[in-house]
Amino acid sequence: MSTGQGCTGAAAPGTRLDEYLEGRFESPLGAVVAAIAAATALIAERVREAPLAGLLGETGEVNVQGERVQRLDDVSNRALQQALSGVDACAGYASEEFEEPVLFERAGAPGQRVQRYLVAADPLDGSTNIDVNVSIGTIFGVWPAGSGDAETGGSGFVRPGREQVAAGYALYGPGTTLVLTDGVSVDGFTLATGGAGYLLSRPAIRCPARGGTYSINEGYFLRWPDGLRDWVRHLKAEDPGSGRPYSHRYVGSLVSDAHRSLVKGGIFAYPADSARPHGKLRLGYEANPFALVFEAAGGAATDGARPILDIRPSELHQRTPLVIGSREDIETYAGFLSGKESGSP
Ligand code: P6P
Repeated sequence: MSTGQGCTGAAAPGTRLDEYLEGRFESPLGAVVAAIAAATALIAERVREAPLAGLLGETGEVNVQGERVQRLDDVSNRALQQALSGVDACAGYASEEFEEPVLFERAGAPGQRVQRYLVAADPLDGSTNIDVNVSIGTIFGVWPAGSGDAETGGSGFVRPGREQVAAGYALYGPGTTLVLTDGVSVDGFTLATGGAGYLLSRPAIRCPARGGTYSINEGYFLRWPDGLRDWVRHLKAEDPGSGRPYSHRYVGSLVSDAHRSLVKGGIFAYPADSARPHGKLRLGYEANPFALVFEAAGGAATDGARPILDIRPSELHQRTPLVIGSREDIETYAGFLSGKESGSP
């Protein structure tokens, strides 16, 4: 996997994002990441002011997923598209909100080889939570664009997640957090007030080997296979020696539940079930970016059986079961799902 340039030394807390990017990514890729970060800062502002700016509610449209589009989904999607269209190094943008990717016209001298990049994003994940003031987020992955049209057209986006050269997410919560990875390490930033932009606040994030929380929508318990039900019963059993019972945490916003699992350890699962045989979350711009983040932080990301980053997609908006978190917790999960484990008394 070709990743960013890697860094010559860990940046100090308080480092400005633009300074950090110079040391982490070669300039064209750094310019793409900077544009994404700038768009998330604008989205954070729109999210904060939404109730007062008439930005709550629906646009009346239905997106390619068959979901009713929230006004803030549209605002966030346009903010990313606008920011990326202004960066020569970005060749195209795929979004949960668009059926097909948007390809940007880029001049280039004949024979001139310019490395450009493709960005796939869920511009505002969890937006149904915004009108009850629950944290939501933006998720993105960055792929190197190939030379031919085929590489920048739809097929350029439909590739294994291990080919991403950068990925991350913004979390619009009590503060605005930006988490970035080049596939090698993971760093967290906080959006400062007063115009200073993003400052490094949590360098070199590592996901603990095992946590104490599990995050899954237990409302679907009756739709689950027996192995999954046994896994949850296992976590609820009284066994202080193994840190059980685990606490249950479920925000219903992927970015919130994933970020907690990354920083504190534990596991988030949105599995396949009898109503959703392929799961709900999208491989291209939800699972893949988080998978790059979690693997770089020493965690794991699977569909319950295999690494998310190794899945060879067949179409841009395909769904996948997603299990992310602490490596040991995911091993336990996989054991129950495969039937190798049936639960201790
Ligand atoms: P459910 C939000 O709608 C979302 O796409 C993710 O952010 C979240 O993890 C999931 O769906 C929640 O889905 O079925 O539990 O409401």
